[in-house]
Amino acid sequence: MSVQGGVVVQSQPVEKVGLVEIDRPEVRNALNLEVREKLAAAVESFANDSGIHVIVITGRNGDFVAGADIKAFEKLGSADVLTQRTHRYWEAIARCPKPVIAAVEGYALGGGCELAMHADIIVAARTATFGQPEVKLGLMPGAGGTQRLLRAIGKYKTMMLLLTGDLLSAEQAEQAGLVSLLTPEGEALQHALKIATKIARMPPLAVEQIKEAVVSGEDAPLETALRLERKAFQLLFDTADKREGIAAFLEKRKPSFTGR
Ligand code: CO8
Repeated sequence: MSVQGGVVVQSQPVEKVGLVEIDRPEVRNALNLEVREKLAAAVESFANDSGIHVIVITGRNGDFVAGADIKAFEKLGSADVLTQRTHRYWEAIARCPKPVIAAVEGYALGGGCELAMHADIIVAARTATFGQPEVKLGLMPGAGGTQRLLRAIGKYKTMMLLLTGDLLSAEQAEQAGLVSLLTPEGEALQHALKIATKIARMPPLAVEQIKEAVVSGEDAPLETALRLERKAFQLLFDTADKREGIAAFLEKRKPSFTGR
């Protein structure tokens, strides 16, 4: 399967894993409106596909995404940006109930770094580069950069990066807590697919509940977040996959999960 051709390519390279690739080599995969629209549509279609358990997002041709398309910004005024309502495209990714993994090679800058931070796991080649250099354009992050980076790496590193526009090597990003796994150059996607395959074999209801508890709990008061976790934990006790998981452990065999 491969749909949405052109700037966004959607495929299923491994069982239960949906892959979304951004392909605009002439601008290092910069995000114009068309890419954002197609990216959101691709993620949404995988989110609604019961045969897909995990989604991987990557860029083709050696880069993740070098940011919003700066050329497309040239003639835009405030009212144009407002009426584009592009946050709906980002929300489609942010609200995806299935795990999303970003596989990053090359540049993940501005909207590209923000796109990576919409994922639940970030796998990056050692040669990748992250950053939010919008300040150098007289702008600022507009797709979650000020908030997601803050939550990922804390106030003081975030402030330094956002205010100077300086970039982070993948190793610095990993040390700061922005990267889940470092890989050799050219291997981010293969490692991301390996992780995706592993997660795709897990019972999907447990996986979705874990994601929801972590994502929703992050911004809730601790007491509320712990209650949320407890409710999700209790909910799982009535699933067929919980019965199968426990039975398989006790019978010393491999479990066979059905997603029910
Ligand atoms: N937009 C448009 N074109 C781009 C972009 C971009 N973000 N990045 C690179 N390109 C183009 C270059 O203009 C160049 O085109 P051409 O060959 O026609 O001159 C081509 O890609 C190759 O790039 P370079 O020659 O510059 O390659 P280098 O290896 O010298 O440098 C860099 C690579 C470091 C990535 C450099 O191109 C760069 O700094 N790019 C801009 C990075 C940036 O500022 N990103 C932030 C953009 S603003 C933003 O993302 C706001 C987000 C708001 C959220 C909502 C929107 C998504």
